[in-house]
Amino acid sequence: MIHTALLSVSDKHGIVDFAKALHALGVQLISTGGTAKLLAENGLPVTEVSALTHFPEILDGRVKTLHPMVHGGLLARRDSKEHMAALREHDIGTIDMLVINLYPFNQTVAKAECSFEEAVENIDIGGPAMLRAAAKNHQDVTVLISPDDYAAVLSEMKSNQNNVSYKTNLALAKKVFAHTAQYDGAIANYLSSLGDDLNHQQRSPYPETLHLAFEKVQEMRYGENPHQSAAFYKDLQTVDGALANYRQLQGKELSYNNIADADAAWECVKSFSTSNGNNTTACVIIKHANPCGVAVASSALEAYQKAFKTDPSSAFGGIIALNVPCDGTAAEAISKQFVEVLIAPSFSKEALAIFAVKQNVRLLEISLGNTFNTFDFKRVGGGLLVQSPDAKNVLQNEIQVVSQRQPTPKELNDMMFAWRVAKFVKSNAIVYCADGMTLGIGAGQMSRVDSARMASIKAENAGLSLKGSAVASDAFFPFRDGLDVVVSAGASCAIQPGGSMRDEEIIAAANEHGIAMIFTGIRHFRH
Ligand code: 93A
Repeated sequence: MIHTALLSVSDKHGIVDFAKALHALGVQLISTGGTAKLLAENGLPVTEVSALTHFPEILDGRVKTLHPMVHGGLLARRDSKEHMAALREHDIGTIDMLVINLYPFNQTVAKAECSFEEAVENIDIGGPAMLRAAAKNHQDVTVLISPDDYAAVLSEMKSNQNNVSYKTNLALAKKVFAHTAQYDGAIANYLSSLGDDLNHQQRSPYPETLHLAFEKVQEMRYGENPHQSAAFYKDLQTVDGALANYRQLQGKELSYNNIADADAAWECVKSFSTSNGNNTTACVIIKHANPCGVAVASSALEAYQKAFKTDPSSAFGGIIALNVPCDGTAAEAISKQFVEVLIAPSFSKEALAIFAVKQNVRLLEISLGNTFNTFDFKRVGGGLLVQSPDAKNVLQNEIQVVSQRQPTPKELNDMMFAWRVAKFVKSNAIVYCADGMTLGIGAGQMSRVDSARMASIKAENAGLSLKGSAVASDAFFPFRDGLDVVVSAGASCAIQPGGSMRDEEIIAAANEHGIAMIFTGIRHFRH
């Protein structure tokens, strides 16, 4: 039964209402300086911790609650005669509920202008100490770290004579240890990102030790293959617009491969949207983590139809993403093919009605965002490779025409589109495009010239002409043979990073063929 609650919060959001509700239930309130002041201002009777401990807050608040009167009250086992006798002997009262919100360390160090001193002052000591004490003693103490839990705990108390169940207490305690571990991890990350510079001026994005916090979204029936187990975790920093914040509107459970492919589809389609909301309507179809059709158009329907044309046989069972709302006409067309997952920022009523009779299709609603993960990870034997994400989108004013022939405006458009797509194709990537659609995609080959051949064969299989098309290569052509293949397939212009030892030779080959060629200076390997 909750008789006494200690409240000590940095983020004071929701605390007054919660304290009022506790007071109405007859709970005695104890609180630290700033929190006590706020509660008193709101007419609540509150005992200051300093009155309880008979000791003032000292060292600018560094020592407020670090006292046996507090920790004894939190840690005593109510079912232990010895513990309760010790409390009586020292005149310590039990504390049955703890409400804490720690100093905002993460938010503080996230600010560019945060000084070392400010960071250090924001390391909360008393808060985590109390949290750990209360969570350890969860059989007798209810501990809250999030305003999200206030309402549920209150309603349980109201319907159960101020009691909170063991089940709830244990669930809250688990949250606490996850939270304090994450909190200490953030401090360790920060301090070890400062390196050896005693002036603490430079910070590396890659701390000496890396502590990460992820929260489970779901377990999957199996992993990449049925004999592998799997689960999906979400980065605790995840914001709207990221795959991990998807909302599944219908369809079978998502599989491991569905989520991996959905991510590839969403990242690619999002790249056609800009942060100012100036969207080019785009559709991306993914199979085995590679695009097998990408198109831009004036409507979702048209974008899908164009994307589908690139490679209709591969699109079977594909993952499809739109960067605009899925309307009825697009839904009607998409529903005619076998689709595993369809992703869009929203679905119209008509679209939902069309898929209502196809309950196997997984519909994912994800709001459009323009954020990137802080880090990209790749597990390697016994380790983790960490890098910044490939967030670069080459702009027209950053490219360089290296051929004698200037590209026509149409060629320029086609090349920029092909380049945008090539970034999302596994290396070695060769992508033919024209008029805002992919015509042939060569992916994942160990040799660039083979990728070029594959892309041409795929276009031929789909009955698409490459005559006058634009071609993008995700990295430079090491020899002229790759360029010869794409030109003989019909490309009239090529976009590639440049930077090969044999650039001169490749530029000469382009001139010999009379094609236009652009260097981006940027490479988009994707493995
Ligand atoms: O400086 S502390 O590490 N020393 C303490 O003894 C202590 N006790 C609670 N910080 C301490 N707290 C933290 O104070 C709480 O975790 C909470 O974030 C904050 C609330 O302070 P106030 O009520 O004065 O605004």
